[in-house]
Amino acid sequence: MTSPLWRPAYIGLGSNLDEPQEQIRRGVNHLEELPQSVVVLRSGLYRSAPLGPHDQPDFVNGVIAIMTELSPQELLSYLQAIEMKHGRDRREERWGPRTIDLDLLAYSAMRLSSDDLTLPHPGIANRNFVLLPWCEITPHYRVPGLATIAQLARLVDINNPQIKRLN
Ligand code: A4P
Ligand code: MG
Repeated sequence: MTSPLWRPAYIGLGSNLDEPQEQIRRGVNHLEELPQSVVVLRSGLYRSAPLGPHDQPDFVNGVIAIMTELSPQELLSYLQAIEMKHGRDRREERWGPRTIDLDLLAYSAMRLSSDDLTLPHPGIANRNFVLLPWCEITPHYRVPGLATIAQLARLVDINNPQIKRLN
């Protein structure tokens, strides 16, 4: 029998509709039920002003780390299935309000660019609402092609968008 190959993957959660903190809590519960995967670390939550269209509520964001045997494509399909369970309408405006957004931020040391999946996620370096929570859990993880999370977090603008740690 071949031994299983477990790889780390990092998932960004974001919500700005229908009680965002509750949406994130439910989202994490769903991630804990992913097959062939274990949630190993979870960040605190941050509230931030919307990046992109401003006429929408503030977001709540967090990041979790999993170990998984799923391929990145399989993982993306599961993430999209969870978004649908949260009543997310995929015809929504790009960057518009959403009950939950699950982004596959990075997967091990992989770099990939296909029609439906880009790894690492292209928005990482200029998003304080991704880097601040991520830095709480794996500051030494090196984002393929970029730098460590701690280095990126030191460079990001921590006031744009406005952001505040919750609880
Ligand atoms: N896709 C490609 N690569 C990936 C990846 N690594 N992870 C494709 C997830 N999806 C990936 O995503 C559009 C398509 O991206 C998918 O079909 C998938 O095949 P989507 O979730 O349907 O659309 P979206 O989220 O509206 O667009 P996008 O470009 O993913 O936006 P982002 O980057 O998710 O940004 N402001 C604050 N403060 N906090 C936020 O969380 N989020 C957004 C959305 C805007 N402003 C925000 C926040
Ligand atoms: Mg998205």
